[in-house]
Amino acid sequence: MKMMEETISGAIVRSYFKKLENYLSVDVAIVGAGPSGLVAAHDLAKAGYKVAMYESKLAPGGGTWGGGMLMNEVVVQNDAAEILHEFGIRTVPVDDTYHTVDSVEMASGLIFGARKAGAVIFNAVKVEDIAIHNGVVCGVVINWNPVARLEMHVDPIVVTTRALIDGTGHPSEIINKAVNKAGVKIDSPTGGILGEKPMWMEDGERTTVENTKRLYPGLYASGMAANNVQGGFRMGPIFGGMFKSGRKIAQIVMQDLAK
Ligand code: 48F
Repeated sequence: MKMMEETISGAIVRSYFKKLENYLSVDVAIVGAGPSGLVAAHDLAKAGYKVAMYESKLAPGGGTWGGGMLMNEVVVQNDAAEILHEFGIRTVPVDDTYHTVDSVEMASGLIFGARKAGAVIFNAVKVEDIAIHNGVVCGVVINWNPVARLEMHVDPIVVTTRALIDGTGHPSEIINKAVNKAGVKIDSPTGGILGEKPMWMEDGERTTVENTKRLYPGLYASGMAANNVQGGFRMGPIFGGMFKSGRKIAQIVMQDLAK
């Protein structure tokens, strides 16, 4: 007779590897499950695209959990509040323009929303490199994050993708690989990464959305990664620009994939 332990372990192993195998080739790979990536994942999956998200940490959500200085409330503008309401996340008006949001409700609501829309999230998985064939970005190179953190000499595996979104936040890790490792020129004033400027909330919120675009064939950036690439200002615990950036990059990717 099968022991219960065997049944439980078998269910986990079969179920996980089925998921991994099904997602070895995707329409869109999103690196980083922060707010911009989660909104993009939600919109793309809802539109019927096969979306895989890779998050190096155990908990997806990126910079959403901690509010401002660990006070777990964030602020969003009216149009961003509407996006949160689509996810069932509640907001509390501050005045005619701004709302506060419980950052734990926001983080968990965005994650659940992306997942329910059909995006698959691989957590504790780090994207350590990209694949570029004949001038088109076409894959993510993945490994367990604990392997990377322990600096174990273990080769990764590759997932092929039609579009790759860098949602890694401030360091724009994936665009860094494209520019500094692959040596490609991206769509920025210098062809490279300008680097984030200091705090200016109003300008940073606006430019995060403006800076959200396709940077190279098959390669896109959202959120702070997009802003870092184009030299935008940082904005702190206000999140409207992140959601609108995620929504904008999803639209751009959909237009490109439909071509
Ligand atoms: O930084 P992050 O939250 O991304 P975002 O969507 O949002 C920025 C805001 O949170 C905040 C802000 C708003 O005012 O300025 O900072 O731009 O989330 C990025 C996620 O990417 C993961 C990282 O752990 C984080 O959860 N990440 C970074 N590099 C990798 C990665 C990698 N190589 N592979 C997988 N995940």
